[in-house]
Amino acid sequence: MSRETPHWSVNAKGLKFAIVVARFNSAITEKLLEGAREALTKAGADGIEVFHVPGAFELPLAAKWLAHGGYSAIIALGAVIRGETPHFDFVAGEAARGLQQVALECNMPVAFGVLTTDTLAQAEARAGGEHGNKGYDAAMTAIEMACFGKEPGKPHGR
Ligand code: INI
Repeated sequence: MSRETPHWSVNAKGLKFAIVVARFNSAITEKLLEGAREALTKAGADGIEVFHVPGAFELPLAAKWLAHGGYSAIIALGAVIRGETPHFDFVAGEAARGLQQVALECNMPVAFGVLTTDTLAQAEARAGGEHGNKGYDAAMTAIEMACFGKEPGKPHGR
């Protein structure tokens, strides 16, 4: 299902983005990063800064620190692939919960570009494969939310 509408033209001029990327499963996350950069560059973003952290579990704290850096939005990228232990559920769950908490507490768009898949093949399919690139999609979401927050009457003036 597509979220595209004919009413929204993508324009990131004057906007600055921080991308925070987990190194865990880096073969996947670096492809998500490529996709995110492509979307931001095509949309004419004025600033793109990239930061790396060890794993998806570390994304929320890094996003919280970056939330005070004057960015228009933050894009969090990671890949949590289910193994044979419950570790997956903790890492994926805390990454999602923590990133949403940062968005709400810091009044900052934080796009959730964290893949949570059962297999490596499913992750590959969503990192530039047959199901697109979720890093690209997350960057598009970040642009849309940054623009939304700048509309009159919204509190997000960056
Ligand atoms: N981190 C990931 O980003 N993806 C994973 O699939 C993953 N698994 O499966 O363990 C993972 N673990 C590391 C975690 O994010 C933390 O870096 C680690 O627990 C230290 O806090």
